[in-house]
Amino acid sequence: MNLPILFDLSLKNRASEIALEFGERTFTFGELDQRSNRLSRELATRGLQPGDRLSVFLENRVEFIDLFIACTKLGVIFQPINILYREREVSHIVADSEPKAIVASSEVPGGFTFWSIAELVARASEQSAAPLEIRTTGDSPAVILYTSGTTGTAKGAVLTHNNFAANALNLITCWQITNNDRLLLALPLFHVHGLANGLHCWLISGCRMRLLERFDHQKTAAEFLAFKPTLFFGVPTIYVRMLGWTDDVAKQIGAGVRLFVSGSAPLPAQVHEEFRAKFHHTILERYGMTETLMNISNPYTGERRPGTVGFPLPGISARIVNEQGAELGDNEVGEVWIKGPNVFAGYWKREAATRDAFSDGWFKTGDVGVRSDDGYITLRGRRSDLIISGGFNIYPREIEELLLEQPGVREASVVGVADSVRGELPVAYVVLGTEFDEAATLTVLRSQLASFKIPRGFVKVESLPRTALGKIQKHLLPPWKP
Ligand code: MLC
Ligand code: AMP
Repeated sequence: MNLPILFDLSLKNRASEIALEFGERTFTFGELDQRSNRLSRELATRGLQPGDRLSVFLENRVEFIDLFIACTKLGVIFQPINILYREREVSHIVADSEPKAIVASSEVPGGFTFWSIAELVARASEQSAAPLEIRTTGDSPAVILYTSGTTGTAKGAVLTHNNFAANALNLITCWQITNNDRLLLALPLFHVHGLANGLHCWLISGCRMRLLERFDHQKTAAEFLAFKPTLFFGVPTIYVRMLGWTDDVAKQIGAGVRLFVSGSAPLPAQVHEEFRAKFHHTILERYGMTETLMNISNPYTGERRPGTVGFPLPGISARIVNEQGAELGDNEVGEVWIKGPNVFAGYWKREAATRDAFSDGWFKTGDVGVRSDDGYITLRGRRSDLIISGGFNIYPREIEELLLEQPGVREASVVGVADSVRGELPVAYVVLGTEFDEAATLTVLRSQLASFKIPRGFVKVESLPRTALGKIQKHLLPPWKP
């Protein structure tokens, strides 16, 4: 079954109900159905056909949702780009995914020509609202999302209609989401946390969603108080920020919410405890990835154990394996492998990388974990040197490569240092020549990379610790002192 058939459960059956609030505006499911039909016709008029890619460089807004639904109806592969990305990142994604067009609101880093969302929507309003007859199946690709997996170059993870359906149906069932829920969504729609969990659970369950442009710790408390959500999805940094709200506000928010879910990065057990004391809620932590959507979740009913991610979701198998790929027993630490209808179709145009990512049909997550006697899985870290800051991924190699192109940088190694709010922050260890100019280097980095990837400090060292084979031993770098 394709996604439009599932979306129709709300778009058609709940056509007159309020579906979405954004700013001062509200939209019924029926209006969203018509808007996306018109937009799919406008995209078809502009030559987009099933299987074509449409890159989308947009902040959270209603038109993002319209475009997503329109693409699924048209069989066009939706390709969202993180709006914090700059020239280097965007250029790579566009060159690799070869979209028919890019949709954006003002400009696209790298100076790419784009279709203005305002103009696209204006033209779409002149189109008929009758649906197009396009046949896609559950195996049709719905989205290509760029992620670096365990290596440095960003690769397009191809996610099918079935992947999103399996994910949303699991979460709706396991987290008991119904059309009586009210979801406050402050996560960006260009990553799977906002897109696969937020947007899909909302649209398939038929609940009401209030979409925010972003989470802003100064303003979002007021949104909670005004909208009174029953459901909230956040990354750990968001929960840390919420601990800064007053006890009174926390009490009011806690009284209305049914479920807080955390994921995308580890939720420190201490934050879990402090949140429980302040909001009177036990956060439900779950684990996912771009390539697999959600894998493992704490139970809704039963113990939500701090520091763990819980049990594999229905239909999903998880294995902990050793370096040779042999399955390990309880309490033995190894890599987490995943199998199930949630697992992506492969990396776009990268057969070798796709082959390397699997073993006997199991997807190798690169995350290290351990299962307790009673089945709870705890993540212990990652096999790669991936840094996660505020829930956004940072691949050190990408920054190291750009640093090495700068005058005076002889060697560079980027590592994540612990941060109480963002989880981790990137810091660069560098071997420098006299031509190095820190301010000029930072200017180049800022123009080329997303802000969360910019090193928060440079540590000048005489040499980088290396193995006999020349591999940098990041764990032997001197500690960072801010
Ligand atoms: C952060 N910034 C944003 C932004 N989020 N800018 C625009 N839109 C957003 N959505 C920028 C800010 O401009 C600022 O840049 C810096 O990031 C920090 O902002 P802040 O105001 O200090 O925010 P903070 O309180 O730290 O909170 C940041 C955050 C954000 C938690 C709201 O990091 C965020 O939305 N994270 C969610 C990421 C996410 O969805 N990940 C899911 C990946 S999927 P500057 O220049 O001032 O530094 C995945 C799989 C899974 O991992 O399991 O889910
Ligand atoms: P991404 O590539 O953006 O999809 O990020 C996926 C990665 O986020 C996973 O491989 C994990 O390392 C990490 N992650 C997601 N959820 C959790 C969690 N609950 N605890 C720890 N790490 C997590």
